[in-house]
Amino acid sequence: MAVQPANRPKFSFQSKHSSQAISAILAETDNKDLFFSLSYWEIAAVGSTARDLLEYAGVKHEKLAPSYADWSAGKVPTAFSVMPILKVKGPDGMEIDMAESEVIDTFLAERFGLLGNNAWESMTIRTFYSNIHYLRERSYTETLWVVDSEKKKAKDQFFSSTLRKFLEDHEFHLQENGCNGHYVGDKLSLADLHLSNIVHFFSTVPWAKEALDEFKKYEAVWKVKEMVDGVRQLDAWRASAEFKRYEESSIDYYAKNCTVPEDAAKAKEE
Ligand SMILES: N[C@@H](CCC(=O)N[C@@H](CS)C(=O)NCC(=O)O)C(=O)O
Repeated sequence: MAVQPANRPKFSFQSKHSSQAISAILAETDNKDLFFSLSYWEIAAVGSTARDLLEYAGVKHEKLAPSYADWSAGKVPTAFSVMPILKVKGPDGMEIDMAESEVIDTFLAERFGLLGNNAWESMTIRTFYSNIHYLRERSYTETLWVVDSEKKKAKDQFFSSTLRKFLEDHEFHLQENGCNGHYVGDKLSLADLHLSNIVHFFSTVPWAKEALDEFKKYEAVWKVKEMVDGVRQLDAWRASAEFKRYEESSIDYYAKNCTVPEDAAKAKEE
């Protein structure tokens, strides 16, 4: 990623509306009367499930992908100097800025009916979601950002330990739910979409085939991916030039950036 300047701009969580007013507006306003503006890099990573959620819901939205030049020039206000960030615009000039992928995804999922039918289902869906999210984080730290000389060993270890345990554990829970393509009950949820999104992410890394072959070995896990493939609300999005651009740019990004030069890694340690 490009580096932001020291005086990078920030957005604040303070608003001209009171917290009660924002909560009331959000509770009382239909999704069709909101506008969602998501900013994220043109890659498959922590912000890519939010794109799927917006497309699934068919709400009015824009996806902004700031250029590295704008990022380095300090033209992108964030909360924590990273993306994704989400701006939600509603009636009475209400605008709220949100940060952190997990918060954005669960906020959107709740609005779009993807957090189950009750508090228990919501908690269970968020549990699976969180664990899926964590797999992506571990794939970065354990394989992608590893120094060249350690890459093969690290990847083998990721496959034989982290990914294997993830797949075994998720296969268990999905079989417990009846191996029906869903994590919870028989309804599409954030957990299903997130799993499918992470499979797509793995399809864009340099060792994609190996990773997908592993996923395919687990019947119930793969069934979730296939079930999401059949979600018609996502057809147009997946066929779009925009989606293809994100996909190609992701493949390109991971191919170029997953090789960490030894010296860069040493400098980080010092
Ligand atoms: N905890 C944050 C992490 C977000 C994050 O690491 N974003 C990366 C891209 S995946 C980023 O924007 N990096 C820009 C930079 O480090 O300059 C979240 O889950 O949203």
